[in-house]
Amino acid sequence: MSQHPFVPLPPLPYFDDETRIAQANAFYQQLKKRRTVREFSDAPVPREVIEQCLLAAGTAPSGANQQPWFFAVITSADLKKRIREAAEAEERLFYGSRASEEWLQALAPLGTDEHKPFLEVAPYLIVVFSQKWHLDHDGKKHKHYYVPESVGIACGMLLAALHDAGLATLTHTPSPMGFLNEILDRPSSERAEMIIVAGLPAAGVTVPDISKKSLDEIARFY
Ligand code: IYR
Repeated sequence: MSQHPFVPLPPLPYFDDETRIAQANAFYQQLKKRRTVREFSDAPVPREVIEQCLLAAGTAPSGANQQPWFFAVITSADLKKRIREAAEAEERLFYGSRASEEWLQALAPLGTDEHKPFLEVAPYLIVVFSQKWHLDHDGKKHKHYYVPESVGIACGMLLAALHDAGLATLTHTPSPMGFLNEILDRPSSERAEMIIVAGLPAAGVTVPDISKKSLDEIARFY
């Protein structure tokens, strides 16, 4: 494969140091307002909002620029119902027997359980699939590199974009998620990594009073 032609880097915005610090802080202030929400309103959100957020997620860096992700966006009431039923079946097993006592204890403060009504209420379910390989025009299989890292970055960027658009989000991970390949007719080269639920929060929704680690706890300058 020949190398791509190289073009000049599109200019980054110029900021003096003070403005740069203010910009970084403004972004932090904005992102820290994101909270995982488990009760959604059924109020509609224009499809174009989601499309722009998906385009933002699709700018994520990825191994060899292979962009090993696929976003299945579900708005159909029938599909949401099927996904809810299948997810709740897995979750009943998870909460009833699969999860270790230690895992259940770690989750207890968040108050989650096997009931997932948000899967039917929220206007959008975005199932993020990772792609282990792709087939080229001749049907030859090409392995993808750094798939979990690439898809994780894209999910983070998608959550940030949805939040910036004023939407509430929830990352939901029923396990295992094989049922999503079946319901959404996705190939075996793909694996569902998470369901990102997006919409407006239900009126009066509450969230657990939790905090994030301090800078000292999460970072050290060497
Ligand atoms: N997938 C389950 C359990 C769950 C696990 C973790 I770790 C969480 O942070 C939250 C939930 C569920 O969605 O209830």
